[in-house]
Amino acid sequence: MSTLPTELEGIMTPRVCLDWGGLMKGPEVKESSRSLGDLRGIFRDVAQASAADPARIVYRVQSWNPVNTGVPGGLFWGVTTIEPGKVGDEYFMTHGHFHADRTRAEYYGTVSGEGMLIRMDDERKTWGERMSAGSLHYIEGRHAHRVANTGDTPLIFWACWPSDAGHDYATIKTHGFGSRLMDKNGRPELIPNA
Ligand code: PAN
Ligand code: ZN
Repeated sequence: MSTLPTELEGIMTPRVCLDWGGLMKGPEVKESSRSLGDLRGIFRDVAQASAADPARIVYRVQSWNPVNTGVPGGLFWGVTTIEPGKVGDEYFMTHGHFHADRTRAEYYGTVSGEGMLIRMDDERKTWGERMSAGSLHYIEGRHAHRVANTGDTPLIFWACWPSDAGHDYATIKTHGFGSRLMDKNGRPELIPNA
């Protein structure tokens, strides 16, 4: 993990660059992906999820962590690309999480594509915010967040969150969100999660 170059003086070239297509470039950029196999448990239609190709990529994440995870006061930058697709009538989506520290907020900003930011409070009240190029979303620290791609093209969004936020995936894995975003006659609708 690199630290900030405090002993340098003068003019430096950027360490990481964003291209306006959305993605990041630079040796410090980390990449990860989630396939249908990784995400099988989160979709409602278990039979369809099991029948699908487990290697099919649902989303990719690039991240730049200029400080170590857990350091107070730092910020991370992420770029998520969700492929278009569905499992049954449910749109491809991110796993979703609470921040381990429920006081740590986050920004999401949409670069391209169409989607829905699904948010849930601590009483399981769940709602959606439409995402399209330029939409900016402030996610309060106590809200779980997940994104679904409701369009026919990849959905790309930027995220910025505190380096000491941490991620609580277990609560979502066990209890899910209060509602699911389903395709109902070609339109996205939030359906209460049984
Ligand atoms: C984002 C997410 C990213 C992938 O950077 O981590 O979109 O979603 P999951 O983490 O739920 O798999 C973010 O919210 N960071 O805090
Ligand atoms: Zn987050």
